[in-house]
Amino acid sequence: GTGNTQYSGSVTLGSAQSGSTYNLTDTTRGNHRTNNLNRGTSGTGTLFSGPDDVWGNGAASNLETAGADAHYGAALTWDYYKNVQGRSGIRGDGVGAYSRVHYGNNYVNAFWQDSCFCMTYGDGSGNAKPLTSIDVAAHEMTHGVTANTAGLNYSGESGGLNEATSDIFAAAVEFYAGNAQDVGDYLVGEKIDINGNGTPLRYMDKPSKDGASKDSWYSGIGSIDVHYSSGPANHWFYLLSEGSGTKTVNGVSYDSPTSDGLPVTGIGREKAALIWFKALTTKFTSTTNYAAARTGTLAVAGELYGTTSAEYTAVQNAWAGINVGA
Ligand code: ASN
Ligand code: ZN
Repeated sequence: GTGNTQYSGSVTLGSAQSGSTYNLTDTTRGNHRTNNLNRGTSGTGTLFSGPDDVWGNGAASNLETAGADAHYGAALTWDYYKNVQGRSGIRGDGVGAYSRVHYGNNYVNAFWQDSCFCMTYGDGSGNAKPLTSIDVAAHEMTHGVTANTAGLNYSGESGGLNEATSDIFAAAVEFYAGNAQDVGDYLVGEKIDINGNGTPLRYMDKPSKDGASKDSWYSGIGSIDVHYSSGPANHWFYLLSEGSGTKTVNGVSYDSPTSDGLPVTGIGREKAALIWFKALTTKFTSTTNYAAARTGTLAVAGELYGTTSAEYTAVQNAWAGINVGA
C-alpha cells in the first residue's frame, strides 16, 4: 500500500487484503500490525483497515497518518535488523510485534512493553507532535531487542547502556532508511519538537547540549536518569563513527569533544553499529556497566578486525574520549 506519512512523505507500506478490505498487517515482516487505540490507554486497539490501500494524508488530523508513520518506522527497523545485523525480528524468530497509535490524550511519549510485545505512541501535545518518527520507532523497537538479548537492567549504568542502545540503533535505522524528508542524523526525536523551539530530545555528538545528559563517564553516573546516563555511550558511538571535532553530515553540524582532549578518528557508523550489536548480543549481560561495555566492545573489535587494527584502536580511543579507561 501507500502511506502518506507526517514525517517521511509518501512511502510504500506492507499491507494485507481480505476480500474488499485492506489492513495494516505487514505479511513480509512477520505480520507486524499497526492498531488504533483511538485515545484509549488499554487493550490492543483496532487494526487499521479500510476499503483502499492508501493510509493517511500527511496531516495529524487524519487518524491513519500516525498509523502510516508507525508502520513505516517498524518496517524500516525490521529491515535494518534483518539486512544489516542478520536478526529476523525483535526476538530473532521472524515473528512481528505490533504498534499502537493514538494512546491517550495529549500523551507526549512512546514506549515499548515486553508484556504485550508491542510499542505504543502518543499524539503529543502543544508544540510536541505525534511521537511516530523513524528514530522514535527504532528506539522503542530496540528496547525489545535489548530485552531479548543482553537484557540490560533498566537502572544504574546498565540502564544508561540500555537507553544508549536504543538511541544508537535509532540513529542507525534513520541513516539506513535514507528518507529524503527525515534524513539520518545523530539527534534523537528532532521531528517531534518536544521543546517547542526546534531542538531535539537528545544529541549524540555532545549529549550535554540537552542540559541534562552527561558527555563522559564519572563514578556516580549510575544514579541519574537512564535517559541521561546514556549520554556517554551515545557520545562513544558518535566518536567511533565520525571522530572527534567538527563535522557536517546530511546538512547537520556536529562538534564532538573528548574528555581527555585527545582526538579520535572515526571508523564509520556501519562498523560502529556492527561492533555495538555484536557486543550487545554476545558479550553484554543484564548487569553490564560502562567498564564492562568497554571490555566487551574491545573483544568484539578484536574478533572482527584484529587487535592491531585501526578499528580496535578507534574503539579504545573512543572509550578514553568519554573517560572510560583501562
Ligand atoms: N520513551 C521512553 C523510552 O523509550 C519511555 C521510557 O521512559 N521508558 O525510553
Ligand atoms: Zn528508551
